[in-house]
Amino acid sequence: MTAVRAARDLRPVACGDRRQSLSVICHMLKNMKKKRIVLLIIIIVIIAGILYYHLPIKRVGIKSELIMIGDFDNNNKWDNNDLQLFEKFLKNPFEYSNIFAIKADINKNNYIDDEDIKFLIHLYKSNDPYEASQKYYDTEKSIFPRPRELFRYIPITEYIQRPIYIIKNQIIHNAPFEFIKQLELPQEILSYKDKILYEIYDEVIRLILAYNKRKLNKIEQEYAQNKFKYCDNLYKKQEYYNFT
Ligand SMILES: [Ca+2]
Ligand SMILES: [Ca+2]
Repeated sequence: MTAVRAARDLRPVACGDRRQSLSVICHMLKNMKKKRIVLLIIIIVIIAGILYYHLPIKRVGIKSELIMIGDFDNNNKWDNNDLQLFEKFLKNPFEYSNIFAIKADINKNNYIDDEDIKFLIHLYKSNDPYEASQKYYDTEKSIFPRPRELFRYIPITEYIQRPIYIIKNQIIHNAPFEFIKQLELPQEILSYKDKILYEIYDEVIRLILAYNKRKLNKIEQEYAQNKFKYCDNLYKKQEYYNFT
């Protein structure tokens, strides 16, 4: 009984101490001057800034650009002007930028191919992706890219692979070397070798267009002829890697 009574006697004393401590802290806080608080905040901000910018962390800014497939004149519409630009692009694709070529790859297979031509011409007839999709299904009994697929985010801080041009071009008949006339391209790109052959084709079309554009002098002609013979030999030996 004596112990219980003693505990009862002590309880108010402990509460009293706690209340006293709190009042002391409150008193101290009240006494802090505004200038000191502001100074403390400034110091914290400076330390945080130093830590943020000097810690060994690699920060990469990811930036991308939204592009509208098939909208070559960037007026946010699909119209006849886009069709005219696309036709010019098909005649000499290498005079146009990588972004332009990506906008032409509507089926997103990383090639400029016959299906891109078919889809884009169909799109320009409707100028409306919903209508184009429905009409394509009605007439072709096949699927057309969905409207949301006609918009793509392209990273602007890194290199983007240009789609490979694989459309049959009659210009190869006037090529200054022989192997391209014998180059047998597969119907579909299924294997790694198929892809390499089409990459060679793309490069050869680029070379012929550039070659026809420029008149070479005698020394340049001789040099070019030697290179063309070298290419013919590479093709005969099937050393496709050495073309690239
Ligand atoms: Ca347009
Ligand atoms: Ca394509």
